[in-house]
This record gives sequence, structure tokens and C-alpha cells, in this order.
Amino acid sequence: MNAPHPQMHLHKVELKSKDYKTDATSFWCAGCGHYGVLTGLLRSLAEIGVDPNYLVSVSGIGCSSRLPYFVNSYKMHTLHGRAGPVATGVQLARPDLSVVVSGGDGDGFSIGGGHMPHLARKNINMVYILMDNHVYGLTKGQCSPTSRQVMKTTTTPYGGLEEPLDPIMYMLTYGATFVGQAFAGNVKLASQLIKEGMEHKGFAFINLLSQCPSFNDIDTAQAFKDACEQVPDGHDTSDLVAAMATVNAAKKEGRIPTGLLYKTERPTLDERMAELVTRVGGHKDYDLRKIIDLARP
Ligand SMILES: Cc1ncc(C[n+]2csc(CCOP(=O)(O)OP(=O)(O)O)c2C)c(N)n1
Repeated sequence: MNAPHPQMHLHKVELKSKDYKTDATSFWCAGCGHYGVLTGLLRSLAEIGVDPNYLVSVSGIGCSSRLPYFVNSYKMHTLHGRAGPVATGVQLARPDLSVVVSGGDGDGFSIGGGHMPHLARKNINMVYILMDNHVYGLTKGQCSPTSRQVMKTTTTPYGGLEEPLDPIMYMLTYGATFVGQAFAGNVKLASQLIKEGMEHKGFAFINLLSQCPSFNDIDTAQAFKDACEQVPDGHDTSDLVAAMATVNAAKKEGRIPTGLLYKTERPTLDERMAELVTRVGGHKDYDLRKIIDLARP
């Protein structure tokens, strides 16, 4: 049985979702899907009772990467595409903290694309929320790796030349141990997935489809809502091949499968490091800071 995240037991608090919201002024446009992601996250934090003192939200650069500003937590607004590696350092140094990464499809899969397979295969214990609006929002409407080919953008005025990347297939392929998807406007499902992802020990990837009313006029809230279809109750979340087949079948029909698509259990990188340090170094209580101190000349 996969032991739950250590923080979840030790530091529970009773707060309402509004208590997790800072009073930072939002710069997101009216009607932006990112608001749904934020509401879903705040709700899941309250449901679990996460202590903000043990929560770190990490992001790169983009409209989506502003999310940590609004979350009552420690936070790191890092470089474009580099949230994953920074969050990895946080998680390995302090495995007792809950680490939530948020960012856009450009941040995660263009400039940051090289990091994604490694977060998944190393099974870093964190939640990665992709706020996928199929476009670069902050820089005003360039095409992203998830832009649909038919979309005309400032960099593809006649439509795209490339097939879009599917973040879900990508994550299933590279070994993420928790993979879920929802329309950001379906706050109930989004918050449920984030909650389960936070309780999951390992790399939890959640793709939240988020409309950009300013720079993407084809993937509107209504279009996402109409295309999303929750996987049936009988869906076997432990079967990787079934998860891939479900995604492929849906794609052929222009549907987007939502809900928990895949979940498995395997040691996390910090657990493997703790085991190694105990076995090889003879340290009973693994603490990276102590190890670093010991290694100092
Ligand atoms: C090294 C570097 N290259 C390019 C940029 C410019 N830039 C800032 S955000 C961004 C993409 C934003 O799109 P996305 O990550 O999808 O997030 P969104 O704004 O749509 O939420 C780009 C290209 C940058 N800040 N740093």
C-alpha cells in the first residue's frame, strides 16, 4: 500500500478555501480559465487541510505561472520552463513539504519540455498542474506545442504546420505515476484531481484545459466543455495500456477524456535517496541537510 504523503498526516489545519487565497491583485483577463484552476486548487487545499507553512508553490513564467501569487504558501516564481527542476530541489531538500508546480503548455512543453520526462521517470513527489490553454497567453498569442493545427496565431497566421503534442500521452509514456485531466471550468473535478494528486505519493500530473478568451478563439470554454467526457466508472486506472487506448479512442472522435486516467505506485526519488544513504552511508535518519553538513571539509 502506498503510504500517503508524510506532510498530510503531521500538519493538518482547519482552514476554508478563502483562507488559502492571498489578496494579490489578479492580472488575468476576465473569463480566463486560469481562475478555475486557482479555485480548484484552493478548494483541494482546504479539503485536505494543508498547512500553508508546509506548502510550496513553484512556477515558471507565463500567465499561468502567476498562480503562486494568489496561494497562501511559500512560493518560487522561477525562470521560464524551469519550475520542474527548481521544485525537484525543494522536494529533495525538504521531503516533508507539499510541492505544487503550476505552469502553461508553453512553459512546460516548449522551453521546459526537456525536463518533463525526467520529473515523471524519477517519480518526484509533487503535483504538476498544467494550465493548458493551447497558446502562449502572456506574450500575446503565439502558437504553443498544444495548439491545434487549425488555429491561426500571431506566429502561424495561416494555421499550424505541426501536429499538437498530447501532454497526457507524453506523461503516460514517460512513467508519471498519477495522470488526470479536466476542464478547468469543472472546478469540482479539477479540485478532486488536485486533492487526489496531492495525497498521491509520487509525480502527479494534472492537465487542466483552460480557455484563453484573449488569444485563442477556437478552444473556448464552451468548446472544452463540449469535448470533455469523463471516463466511465469502470475505467481501470491501474492499466497503462487501457489508459493509452482510452486517450487514443477519444482523440479519434474529437473528445477529450477527463478524470483520473492512470495511477500506479513506485518508490519516489527521495525515498530511493533515503534508502541509499541509509544503506551505503549508514545514516539512520535521512536528512539531506545533515548529509551536506557531513560532506563539508
Ligand atoms: C527564456 C525565455 N524565453 C521566452 C520568454 C517569453 N515568454 C514568457 S511567457 C512565454 C510563454 C507563455 O505561455 P504559456 O507557458 O503557455 O503560459 P500562459 O501565459 O499561456 O498561461 C514566453 C515565450 C521568457 N520569459 N523567457
